[in-house]
Amino acid sequence: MKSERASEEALIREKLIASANNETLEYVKEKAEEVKRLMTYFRCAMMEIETKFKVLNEEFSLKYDRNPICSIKTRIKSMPSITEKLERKDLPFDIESIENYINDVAGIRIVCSFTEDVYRLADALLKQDDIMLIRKKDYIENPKKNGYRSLHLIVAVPIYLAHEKRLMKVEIQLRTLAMDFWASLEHQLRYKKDFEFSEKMQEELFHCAEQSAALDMRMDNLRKSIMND
Ligand code: 0O2
Repeated sequence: MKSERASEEALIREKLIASANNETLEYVKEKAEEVKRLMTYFRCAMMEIETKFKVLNEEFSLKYDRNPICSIKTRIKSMPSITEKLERKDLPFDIESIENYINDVAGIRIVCSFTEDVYRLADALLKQDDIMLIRKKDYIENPKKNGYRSLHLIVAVPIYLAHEKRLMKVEIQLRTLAMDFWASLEHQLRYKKDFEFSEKMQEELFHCAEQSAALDMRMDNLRKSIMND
């Protein structure tokens, strides 16, 4: 963990030096501190959202006598992924670009039992008066061409620091267990180095996604008939 942080810091400095014109070492040091501070703010925003979902899970458990959330995973985008994304978007490595153009520095994934839970939780979160919806992509209603399904939200949430309040962006991915099963395995396969899916493999993956969507629907129907809601 410590050495991971040290290499992230080294990368921040390296990128700042590369993007600075004829700036002094002092300037680079100062900017590196600012980047580190920004990453801490993102971490705080992610914690705020995680707590909100934990609270909703408690409330829903009382109301429906079951847990709508199976698991919550949080992650801060690594510095190599941030720099790669900035380069892809042709943006300079600086605080403004990271804060304004990288929407998924803070990411949280909520894995739910049923599709209905995905929408109930998303609606309940978006109704909260300190949450601002920036973007919604419903890949459940409109799956991606390869079969990927999830509900993606980019929200802004306030974090309260000692002397200021800051609005920070968080990317939320909500999906069912079946959607997560497919996405996790597809991700593992896709990230095999030097490997491209053949057309036949893509078809097979798409077919698997359709089958897991059908399973979700059948389980949802069972839930409806058992729980009468
Ligand atoms: P990681 O490591 O998962 O975080 P934007 O943020 O708007 O610039 P984009 O592409 O419009 O980027 O975002 P989008 O479509 O909302 O989704 C991005 C994230 O969704 C990905 O993050 C994945 O986590 C997930 N995702 C999207 N499509 C797929 C897919 O086909 N398969 C799988 N397994 N996951 C997918 P990253 O950036 O890949 O990185």
